This record gives sequence, structure tokens and C-alpha cells, in this order.
Amino acid sequence: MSKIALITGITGQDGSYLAEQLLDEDYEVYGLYRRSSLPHFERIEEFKDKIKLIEGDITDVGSLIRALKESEPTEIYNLAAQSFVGTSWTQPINTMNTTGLSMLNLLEAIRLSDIETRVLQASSSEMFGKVVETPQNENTPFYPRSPYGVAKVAAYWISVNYRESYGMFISNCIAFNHESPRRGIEFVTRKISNGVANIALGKSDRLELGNLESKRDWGYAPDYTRAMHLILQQSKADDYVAATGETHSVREFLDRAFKVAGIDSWDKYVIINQKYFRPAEVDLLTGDASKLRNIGWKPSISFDDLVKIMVDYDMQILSKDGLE
Ligand code: NAP
Ligand code: G4F
Repeated sequence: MSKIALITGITGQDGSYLAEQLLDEDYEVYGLYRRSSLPHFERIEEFKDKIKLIEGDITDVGSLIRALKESEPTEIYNLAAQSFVGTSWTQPINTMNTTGLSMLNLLEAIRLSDIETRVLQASSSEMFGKVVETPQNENTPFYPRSPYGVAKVAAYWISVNYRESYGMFISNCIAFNHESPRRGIEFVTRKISNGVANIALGKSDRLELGNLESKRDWGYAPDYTRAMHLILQQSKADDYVAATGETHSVREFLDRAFKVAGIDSWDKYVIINQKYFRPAEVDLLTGDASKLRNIGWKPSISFDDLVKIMVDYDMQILSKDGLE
């Protein structure tokens, strides 16, 4: 049977990598994108002609039903979300709708359309929040620390509930932070790689950041979209943590990024600004991905290489007078 994937959030970091990987595996790929006043297909520009794009919004059930009818997917990857934790305090209701309730929209759309399909929900390590144990695995209780985290917990539990209630094939990839040159510029890793590149090239002399002490389990985004695909190829729907198992502070990321750019001492460039601190912080995340490793997954890029890939990319595009 030919494989047909519908990816929500096709224009995002993960959507773009996943689409490329599925095209390489001869999938027919459909992508749900939302209308905006200016088109923003940068991340998928190079292979856009191979994807079938469907306009729709994850908060609009009608457009989801239309997308399902048009694509008749064998696999759905629900990646669409308001994914920036900081914005979830300034737009909590939008975040709950887009990141939480949207999963229920999608599941109801599937039921109303009466189609047989597998569903992958992009769950998040933010659900562990104020962690109750380290490292975190599939059995670690959730303690979300942001409206975003709470919305992801809601989406997670509705997916589990529909799996148990209706026997639907719904799996969760509980993904820890994953980054790449396609990462949005407001996330700390890309903000640092871009900021450091600007400083190294003499285009800027300051980088404003918030809490440098929080720690994250940072991996490479294409490894995580491989994980999402692998999870949906299993015979049984289930939930898996995707993580490297290593944790590093924002300070360590910053230090390494400046070193990659050839700057040993960064104190004079970095300014701590309270506006980037969060009302409630997630201090430490470290994932235990043993279950996913047992089905054949492993991360391919080390922390040091991840930082280098991102800084090198930003140096290269900024040298060409690209993104500022
Ligand atoms: P991202 O780059 O922010 O992409 C989010 C995507 O969702 C974008 O394509 C965005 O469209 C789309 N979207 C937002 N609101 C929408 C709406 N109302 N209707 C339709 N589409 C909408 O995020 P990402 O890093 O690729 O992450 C993918 C998913 O994994 C998200 O659900 C995120 O919460 C989750 N996750 C990410 C990480 C991580 O470290 N990256 C870790 C755990 C979980 P626009 O381009 O139009 O904004
Ligand atoms: O890069 P961040 O904004 O990512 P965060 O909050 O960990 O969320 C990301 O990972 C989650 C998985 O755990 C995803 F679910 C979510 O969608 C997203 O992809 O912030 C990382 C850390 C935080 O502790 C933050 O306080 O960096 C700290 N930080 C310090 N200065 C900063 C800054 N974060 C941002 N964005 N900007 C700063 O200037």
C-alpha cells in the first residue's frame, strides 16, 4: 500500500525536516499550512513542488476535515502548535487552543471523517516541567510550568484517552529540545548562534539574554523527526521519550558558540535582561530515551557538533548579508 502522510506544521522546523525525510522514503506528502499576509515557505522552498500543500488552520475543525478528505492519509504527524514557551504567557488562550485543544480537533475530525490512519502527536519534555525525577522517562509524572506545558499535557492525555476509548492508533513522541539551523530565531540556541555570528562578523556588539543557568537536553532536529517516523512504524501505538540523555546549561551553549566563532571571552558582549526571564522556569531537563533506543533509534549529533553546525550556518548566511 502506498504511504500518504499529512503533516500539520509543515512550515515549521520539524515539519520541513520530516517532509524531506518522508519524500526520500517515497511517501506522498501533504502539508497543512495557515494563511498569512506574506507567504513564509522558506524552510520548504527547495522541495515545495514535491509536497501537496493544503491551506487550513489547526484550530478550525472544518479545515481539518477538508484536509483529511483531500489527502486520505495513512499517517498524520501533528506538529502544528504555538511552540514558543515565552509567548504562552502573553497569549495563553491562543496557546491552549493551538497547542492543546487542536489535538482534540484533529482526533474528532478523524472520527467524523471515518478514516483509518495512524497519528503522531508531537508531545514535549515541557510536560515534565518542575521535574519530579531525573532523568525523565515515559512514566515520569508531569508538572508543567507554563501555559504551553499545560496545553501539551492536555493534548497528550486526550491522545491517550482516544487511543484507549476508540482503539485509535495514536502515539506520542515526547521530544526534548531539538535544534538546527532551521530553528526559529527567538529560541535560545538560534538566538545565540545568530547573535554570536553577528558579533564575530562585526555587525553587532551585544547579545541580550535571560536565565543562563537553566539546563536542557539539546539534540539535532532531523534525529527527532526520524524518531517520529520510527514511532509510527511500530505494530502497536505507544509513547516514547526522544532525548540525548545529556544536559547542558544555556551558559555552556553560549560559551561553546563563542569559541566556535573564535572568541574566547564573551563577558563584554552579553547583557542579562530581566525581560527574558520567565514567570516560572523549567530548571533542568534530561531525558531517558531507552525505550526508543530499544526500537532502533539513536541521536547522531553531539552537543558540541550541534553548536558548531548552528554557528557555522549563521556565520555563512550572515557573511552573505542574509538574516540580521
Ligand atoms: P515551529 O518551528 O514553531 O513550527 C510550528 C508549526 O506550527 C509552524 O508550521 C506553524 O505555522 C504551525 N502552526 C502554528 N499555529 C498554527 C495554526 N493555528 N494552524 C496551523 N498551523 C499552525 O515548531 P517545531 O520546533 O517545528 O516543533 C514542532 C512541534 O513539536 C510543535 O508542536 C512543538 O510544540 C513540538 N515540540 C518541539 C520541540 C523542539 O524542541 N523543537 C520539542 C518538543 C515538542 P507558521 O509557520 O505559519 O507559524
Ligand atoms: O530555547 P527556549 O525558548 O526553549 P524551551 O523553553 O526549552 O522550549 C523549547 O523546547 C521544548 C521542549 O522542552 C519545546 F516543547 C518547546 O516547543 C520549545 O521548542 O528556552 C530554553 C531556555 C529556557 O530556560 C529560557 O529561560 O533558555 C532560557 N533562556 C535564557 N535566555 C532564553 C533566553 N530563552 C529564550 N528563548 N530567549 C532568551 O533570551
